[in-house]
Amino acid sequence: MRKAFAINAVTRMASRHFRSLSMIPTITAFERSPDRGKGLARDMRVRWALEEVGQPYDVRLVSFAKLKEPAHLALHPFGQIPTYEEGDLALFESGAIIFHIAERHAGLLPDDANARARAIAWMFAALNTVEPPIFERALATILERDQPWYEQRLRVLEDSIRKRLGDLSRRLGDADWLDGAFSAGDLLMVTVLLRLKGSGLLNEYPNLLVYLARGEARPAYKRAFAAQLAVFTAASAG
Ligand code: GTB
Repeated sequence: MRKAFAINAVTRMASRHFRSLSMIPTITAFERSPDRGKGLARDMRVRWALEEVGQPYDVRLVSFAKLKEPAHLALHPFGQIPTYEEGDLALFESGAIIFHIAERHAGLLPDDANARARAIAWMFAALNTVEPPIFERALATILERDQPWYEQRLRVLEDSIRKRLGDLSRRLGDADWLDGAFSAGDLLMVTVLLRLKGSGLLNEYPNLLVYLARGEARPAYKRAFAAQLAVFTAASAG
C-alpha cells in the first residue's frame, strides 16, 4: 500500500515535470476588461494559478464580439473567458482549469490524499457556495439599479453573503489559510472574496480582510495582477 503510494507520487511528479516543460498553455482574457483593470475578470485566477506553479503562459485577447463567434464558441460553449489550451487539450470553466493546473504541477494541492480531497472541497465551496450570492450582488448593482425593487433585492443578497462570510470567518479563525498550507481552495476563495472589496461587507470580518491581504501579498498574485492590468493599460493608451 505504502509502496503503491510512493510509486504514484513519483509518477505524478514526473508527469508534472514533463508536462510543464513540454507545452506553453494559452489562456483567453478580455481585450478590454469592463472592470478597468481591477483584477476581477476570471482569467485573473487562472493567471494566478499559473504564476503559483511557475508555468509560463501565453494570452490571447478577445473582444466581446469575438466571444460569440464560432471559433471561440468551439472552445467555450457559453462564449466566455477564460479558456485554456495546452497541446490538444482545450478547457473552459475557471474551476476546471485551476484543478487541471493543480493536478499537473506541485504547489496548489497537497500530496496527502485526505488533505488533497479537503482542498478540492474548498475549491467547490468557493465556486458553488460563496461565489453565487457575491456574483449575483455584483450583477444586481450593474443591471438592476433602476428597478423599484432594487434595494429590497440588494438586502436579500447581502444577507446571504453575510451568512456565508460569517460561517467562513468562523471556520478560518486565526489560521493563515483554510486548511493547512495555501492551496487552490484558498486561491479561488480569495479571488471570490476580492469582488467584495469596496462593498463594506468584509469590514465586519477582520480575519477575512487579513486573509485577503495575505492572498494579495503573494508574489504570484502580484505578477498575475500586473499582467492583467498591463492589458487594460495598453488598451486604454491605444
Ligand atoms: N463559470 C465560468 C468560469 O468560472 O469560468 C464563468 C466565466 C465568466 O463569467 N466569464 C465572464 C465572461 O466571459 C468574464 S469573468 N463574460 C462575457 C459573457 O458572458 O458574454 C466575469 C466578470 C465580468 C465582468 C467583471 N467586471 O466588469 O468587473 C468581472 C468579472
